[in-house]
Amino acid sequence: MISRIDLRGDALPEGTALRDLLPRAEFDVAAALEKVRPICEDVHHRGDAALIDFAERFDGVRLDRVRVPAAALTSALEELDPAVRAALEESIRRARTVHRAQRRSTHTTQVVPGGAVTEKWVPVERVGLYAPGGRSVYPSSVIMNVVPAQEAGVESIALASPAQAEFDGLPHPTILAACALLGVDEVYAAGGATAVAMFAYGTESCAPANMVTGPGNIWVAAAKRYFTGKIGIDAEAGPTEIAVLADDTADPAHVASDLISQAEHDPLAAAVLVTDSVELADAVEKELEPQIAATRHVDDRIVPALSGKQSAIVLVDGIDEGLRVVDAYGAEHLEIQTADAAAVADRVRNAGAIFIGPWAPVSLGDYAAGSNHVLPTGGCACHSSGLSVQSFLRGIHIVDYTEDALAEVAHHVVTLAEAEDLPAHGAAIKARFGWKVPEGK
Ligand code: HSO
Ligand code: ZN
Repeated sequence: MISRIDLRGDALPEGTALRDLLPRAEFDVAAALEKVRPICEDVHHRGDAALIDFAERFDGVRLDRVRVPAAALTSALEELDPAVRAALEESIRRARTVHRAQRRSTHTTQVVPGGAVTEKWVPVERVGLYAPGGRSVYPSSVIMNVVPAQEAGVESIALASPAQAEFDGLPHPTILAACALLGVDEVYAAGGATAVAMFAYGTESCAPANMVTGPGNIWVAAAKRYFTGKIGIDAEAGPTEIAVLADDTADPAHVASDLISQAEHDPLAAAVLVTDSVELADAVEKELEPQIAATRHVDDRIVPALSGKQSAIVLVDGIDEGLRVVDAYGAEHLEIQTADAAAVADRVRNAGAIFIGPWAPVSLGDYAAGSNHVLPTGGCACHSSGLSVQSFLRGIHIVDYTEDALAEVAHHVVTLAEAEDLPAHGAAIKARFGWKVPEGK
């Protein structure tokens, strides 16, 4: 079912050569970009009418408007299963606690007497959030996008999710209920690239946003790429990934269940076990079969995900080598199931989120740890972080100098301006001091 990559014996290669030995799904955003371009431009030119036509074509339902009426949000919440409501509320509570505590505060540095630079954190004004429909109706992802934006202080938050034919063209009711719980009342029935284009360009019913975040399929990723530079994005999310670094102290049943848990998302999802224990590898493989037999989404997602080239059991000589492998891989989610897991986790450089020991499975982080589950995929964990309050803030430097403080450094500014052949820069200083350069201290 799952292939093996044996990296024992020889020294591991360095850098990208090691990465090239590791499994990864193909996710060709560039190819998809060509297809989404005309769709985005149609939304640009025809606005709501294009959104309505695309909903008919892609979602099989003719809408009379794209904005979801407030009453639909209220009734979705009223009809929500009380147990689901309680779970969502707890998830919101924990996410809020964590994200609120992580907001950076304004900081002023007194560079010299009379000369200060302040970094002020200012929220993005308007954000469009995307929540997928179809196979991935995840109210938890609504929470993971909305909570950091709210905690950052974003004033205007709108959400889009595909129209569902079975719900009269409204987005899925649990998505609407999650919005109602979070106090998001501006919701649109728009899907995939069309939703991103709606937020990027604006339409008659939806004002343009400064930033679009949220998970989605390859079309959403391609649309985000199309608009990069025009609007801010979180990341081009690819299929989900779990890597588990484990030794012979790990429980094979837990490891197997965690690998399956993320394989359940998508036939392209990646599950990678990195271990120095052949016994553990064998035991995990043995566990997979009965556990898969006992769950759903087997043939359409789990089996193709685990047997695909993006998943593997990677055998290494020891935990040091295992750490090199997981760093080269840069997993979206990384579990450490080894002896002294916290110390091993502390040595990891690249991962979207790290889950320590036997009691912190990825599923906990997906729903209710308080951490964010919108995380970098496809190796982007090597340079990017997951969604956080910080994603929605800009740090603006505010420069405040007195005359004396400017005079003190003026000669250096003029010298550098001359050195760069930009005399007008220097003149902007001299103009303030009777066209002379004040002498520095
Ligand atoms: N594991 C997914 C998020 C998710 N899981 C939503 C369950 N629902 C990507 O981090
Ligand atoms: Zn998940």
